Amino acid sequence: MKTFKKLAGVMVAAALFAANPASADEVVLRAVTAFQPGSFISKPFERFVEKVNAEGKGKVQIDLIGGPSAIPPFEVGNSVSSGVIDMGFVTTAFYTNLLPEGDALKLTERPMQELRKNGGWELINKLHNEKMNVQYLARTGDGLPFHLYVNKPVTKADLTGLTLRVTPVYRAFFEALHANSIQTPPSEVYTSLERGVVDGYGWPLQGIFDLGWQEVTKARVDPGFYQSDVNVLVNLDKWKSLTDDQRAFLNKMADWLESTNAENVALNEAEKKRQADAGMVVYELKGAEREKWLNTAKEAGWAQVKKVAPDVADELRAKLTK
Ligand code: 173
Repeated sequence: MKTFKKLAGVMVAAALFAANPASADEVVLRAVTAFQPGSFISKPFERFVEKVNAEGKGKVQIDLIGGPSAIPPFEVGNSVSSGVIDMGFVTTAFYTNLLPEGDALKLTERPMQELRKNGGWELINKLHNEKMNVQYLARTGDGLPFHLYVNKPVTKADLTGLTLRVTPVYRAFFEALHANSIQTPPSEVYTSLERGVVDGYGWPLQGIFDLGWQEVTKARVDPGFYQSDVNVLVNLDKWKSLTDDQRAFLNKMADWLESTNAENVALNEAEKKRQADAGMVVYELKGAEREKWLNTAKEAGWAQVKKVAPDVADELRAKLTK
């Protein structure tokens, strides 16, 4: 039986080889993730890479070169754009230098499955194609809100007197509520908190344990706001050089990746419990303060998009929101 299996295996392999003399056509895409490998934010992409490599033999393989130590997070967009790497997993907040309009992605109110039907994805992809020479393959982070984490009490929708670590995701919002802001990559959050350089920071609901931030974080402010966007980008010249079959395969894998966004509902709940178990406090804004918090987030966000991209801001808002 064992021998038979082995033999059958060899025959199948031979048949595959014969049927697919084009295995020389297998393309290997060199990829980098802008987030710590193994971390909550990076994990969906790592699962995607595994699945592509398992199902794409002879067609498409992804060589995940590394994370922030391979390429600084704010350089990943540039690197895909110029073709230094073929694929990047990165949030729009890290490439606003190339695509200021990307600021709109965190403001989506419809899931990607819907944006792929209503022209939203097409518009996003067109902007990525034209302005940064990349194909917008897929988005993770849908259903994962951002939060403010603080070491001082926040009881109102007012951040006067607080200095907060930001990226372009949070800056307009926190500043509209009178905070001071300092931009840093994720790698500098821990020491900024430890040294008291900042009183808090913005980050999604998931992932603060990955870099040990619970050790230097007292509280989370609720409610969360926006939707995370962490995107799979492919250099456009590389994308165009693929065969129809390879592109169709990657698009199918992209649909699968976006279907995993549904897992965020359960992951969010688990993360809240984990934070509570670690002794973190929740400052929950209610009633009018809650309304002001959410409304300021939304309007400051769209005002920023309008400022940097006056020509497409309205079209983006119409397609991406309800
Ligand atoms: O670094 C950040 O806080 C940030 O902008 C971000 C965006 C998406 C997911 C995780 C972090």
